[in-house]
Amino acid sequence: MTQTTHHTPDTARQADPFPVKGMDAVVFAVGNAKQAAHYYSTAFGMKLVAYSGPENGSRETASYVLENGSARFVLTSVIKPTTDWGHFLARHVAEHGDGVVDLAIEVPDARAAYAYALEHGARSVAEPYEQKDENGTVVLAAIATYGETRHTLVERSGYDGPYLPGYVAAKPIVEPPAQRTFQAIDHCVGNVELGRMNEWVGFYNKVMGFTNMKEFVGDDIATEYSALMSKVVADGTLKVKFPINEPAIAKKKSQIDEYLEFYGGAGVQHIALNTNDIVQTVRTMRAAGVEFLNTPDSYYDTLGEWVGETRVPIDTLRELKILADRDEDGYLLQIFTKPVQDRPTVFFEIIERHGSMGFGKGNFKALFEAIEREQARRGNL
Ligand code: TYF
Ligand code: FE
Repeated sequence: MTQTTHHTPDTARQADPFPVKGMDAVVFAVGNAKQAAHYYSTAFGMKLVAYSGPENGSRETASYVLENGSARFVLTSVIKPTTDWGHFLARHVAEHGDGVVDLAIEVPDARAAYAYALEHGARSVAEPYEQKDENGTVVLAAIATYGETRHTLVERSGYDGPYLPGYVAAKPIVEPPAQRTFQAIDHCVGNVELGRMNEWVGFYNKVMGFTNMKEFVGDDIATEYSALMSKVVADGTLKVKFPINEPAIAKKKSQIDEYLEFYGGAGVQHIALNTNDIVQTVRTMRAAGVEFLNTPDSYYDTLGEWVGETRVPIDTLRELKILADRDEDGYLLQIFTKPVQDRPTVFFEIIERHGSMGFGKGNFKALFEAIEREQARRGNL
């Protein structure tokens, strides 16, 4: 294992071989982007800000850009039988169902980032290219990661349009909730095949200079109850955090195996979203019909004893089925949606951090049992 990062000193940041500004967007390939845009507007409280489609010159695809604070989702559908990029997207949806094709990362210099990545073993998906319109110029490049997922490297250098060249500003589908539901992407998790977690952790270590965070799920916990192993890589500033899961051989079929079977290979498992008020967010999203995993009452009977004081009373956590965890740096509150499409694949996490930079290790048992109850209901356990 490489160096463990928690809080990186400024000197290390200056020497960062692969500087990043943060997540630029999570790009989903979906069967019906028009309806998906409606769901993320009405159920997740996001705001449509930009559009690209046949009305403004995109002949093969329609794309909807939704934002909530700095969190940006792009929903793309193919709109006619086609070739090349459209063909790739159409095949992606046919094989994987609705899913994430691109975890786009904003970088200060896309050409430099791409060159560094390729020198360190990345496979190219798109060589650096410029796109420009009246709002300015962007530089884009893309490299492959696990499964058919890619990382587009986005250099915005002052670009002033609603998203990228080729997109026009769009009006919200509905007015977003009075109080913002979330404001940033906290982390993006990948599921990879059995035995390949360390390979992909090594990929991020080498290709992006990301270091391993101290939180991981090893063999010990895996065989006891979790049926998965997990490690987290992050950039030096912790703005981009990528946990990587692989299935573990356990008594039951791993939740990761279920994902790999239904997704048709490795891919993005969940996107975690930061909120400052998880109680309001969960109330708003539940009222809009978003389904969250259930947590048994017994979890809350003992929670206070080990998690201590939190901003939210235990009774409210119990009412809304929010989980809590504490480590030496502070605590966090989190909750997980059920999968958001018919396939048991992609889901979301809502997280409110108070000092803790962990991922809810103390909740893994309760969480994985909740996931397994859902797996059993689907007949996949
Ligand atoms: O991102 C994480 O590590 C936590 C925990 O299948 C987690 O959200 C890990 C694996 C998983 C679901 C949640
Ligand atoms: Fe997570």
